[in-house]
Amino acid sequence: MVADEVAATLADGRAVVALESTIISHGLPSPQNVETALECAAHVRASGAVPATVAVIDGSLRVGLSVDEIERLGSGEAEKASLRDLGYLLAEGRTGSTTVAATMFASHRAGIRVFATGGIGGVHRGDDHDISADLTALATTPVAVVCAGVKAVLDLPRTVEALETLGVPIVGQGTDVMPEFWTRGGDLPVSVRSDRPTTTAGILHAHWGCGLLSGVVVANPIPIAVEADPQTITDAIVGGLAAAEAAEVHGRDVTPFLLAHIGQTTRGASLEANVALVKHNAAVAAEIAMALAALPTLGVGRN
Ligand code: PSU
Ligand code: MN
Repeated sequence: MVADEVAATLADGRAVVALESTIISHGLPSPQNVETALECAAHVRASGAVPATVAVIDGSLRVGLSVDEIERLGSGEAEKASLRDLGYLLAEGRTGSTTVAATMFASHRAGIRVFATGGIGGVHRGDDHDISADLTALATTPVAVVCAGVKAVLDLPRTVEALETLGVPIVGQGTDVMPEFWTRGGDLPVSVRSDRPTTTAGILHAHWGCGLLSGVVVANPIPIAVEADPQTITDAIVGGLAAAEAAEVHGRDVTPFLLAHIGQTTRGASLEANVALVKHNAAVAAEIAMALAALPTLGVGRN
């Protein structure tokens, strides 16, 4: 179900930016989770676009949430909802917060082309069979995901290779290298650099305009002023991975466990960086969505 304001904006051909909700329920601690979600929505509006937070609320897949609903997701009742979980949550009337994969799916169904989040999932370190459904969705769903790269707890080189195999471009927004979430990145090249939101919108328009049905990663590095110290982050990731193994954490619980562990061991520095990068992504996504809305309407790619 698409919120009235979102539906009207899309019908008018104006810009909408989707926002994911796992970051609210599982990615950030309270109260920063709800504060950040509301500030992201405000940043999108400040750029002239309309925000649409996606989640499953009481068994309904919703695009565009009220403040009360965002607060519910932040209070801990929502389950993490990726593609495989949607049918069960809808059938059982449950409440779930959508991952990148599930948010892309709902965005596409609603006709939204641009979506902002913190970081995407990918191939986990060590266990290269633990591959996020975010990659499946990126391969099959024509939506652009504006993010600060791949969560740095993952295996970055393998994830970048997997995206290449799946035919998903990584557009570096003002960067030549893959951002590494809490830091601006090292030596993994992106597919192409774009220095302006209008350039990115042109690439998206041509990508879908020629008939491709895949998604696009818009890799937008964390602002320099809030970048975390690379060594502190590297140490925290190594410690977090060891702690996850010792605690026998597996599957969908790995990411929330690592993010919480890294937040604790860096005494909040990673949290501050995480909040800042998410808001920056929302603002840049809105500029890209505005530029895309100014281009001729795309008829292809809706399925
Ligand atoms: N990155 C973050 N915080 C998060 C996530 C990613 O900084 O909460 C979430 C996103 O919703 C992403 C999901 O889609 O983790 C990937 O989880 P998994 O690896 O289990 O597919
Ligand atoms: Mn996984």
